[in-house]
Amino acid sequence: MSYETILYDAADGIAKITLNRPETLNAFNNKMTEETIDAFKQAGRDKAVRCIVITGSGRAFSSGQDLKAVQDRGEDFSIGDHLRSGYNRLILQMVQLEKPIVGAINGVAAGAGCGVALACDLRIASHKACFMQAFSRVGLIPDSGTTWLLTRLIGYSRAYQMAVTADRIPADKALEWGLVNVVAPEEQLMEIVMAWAGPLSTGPTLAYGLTKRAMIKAMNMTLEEALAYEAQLQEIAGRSHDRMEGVQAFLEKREPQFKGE
Ligand code: LHQ
Repeated sequence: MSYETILYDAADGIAKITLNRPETLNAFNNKMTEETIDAFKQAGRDKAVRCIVITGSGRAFSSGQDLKAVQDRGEDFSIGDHLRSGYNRLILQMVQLEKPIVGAINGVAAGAGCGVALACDLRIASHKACFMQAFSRVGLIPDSGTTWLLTRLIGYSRAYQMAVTADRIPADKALEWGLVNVVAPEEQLMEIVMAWAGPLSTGPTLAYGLTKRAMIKAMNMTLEEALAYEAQLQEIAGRSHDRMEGVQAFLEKREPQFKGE
């Protein structure tokens, strides 16, 4: 699959999406938003893909909205429509995709770029990475799902602090705050990301996907509702090939051969 603003590569069960506008620190123009949505769709549909990695080329993950492209749109430009037709679809696409998404956060993740990083299921950050809710610097409120994702990840007080100060939160503090899972030396980032993605791509993909669905839904449920939903989804997982294989492998004292089904 060939794109103009991103790179897409799928091999050995892992699809890798690289945001590829390094001259703008991988800022999102409309083309890049559309292509990224398309790449996630493609990875979702491809049965051979069981884990997705997203990263940025050059020294940044993404600087968020391409501010030059916005400026060029003139005064009648509706930001609400721009969000509805672009970032909102991208963030939902990622959160609803029932395969694990690993963010290889190689540098700054700002504004909507921070939103895309937060919509990953796991984040592995280079020690040079940082997270920045840049929106207030251009007189905006946090968007791209960050009011929802960031408050749930690190709590209201720190999320509000990030929004109003627009400070860069460096990787070590991001780890302490629970914004990232691991911090890696810059030169080992992709090696460490692949060491995570490899086992995820041979794991019980159906169960991983249902886990994502259950946990995200549970964020807005009572305990009673979450218990009922767990039972409903466990019924599906319980009838899967990988559940039978997992139990069989345990009894036979061997490694399971999961198919993702
Ligand atoms: C850029 C950008 C950029 C274009 C760096 N665009 N070129 C939604 C709907 C509609 C409207 C608005 O927004 C949104 C959502 C959002 O995402 S709002 C937030 C938008 N993003 C920002 O406000 C971040 C802007 N960028 C920065 O503050 C800095 O560039 C950061 C802190 C990311 C990195 O700083 P430095 O490492 O010092 O790099 P730099 O500023 O020198 O940038 C390098 C180049 O990248 C430079 O171009 P040049 O030709 O001078 O080398 C920048 O103009 C370009 N660039 N961000 N978002």
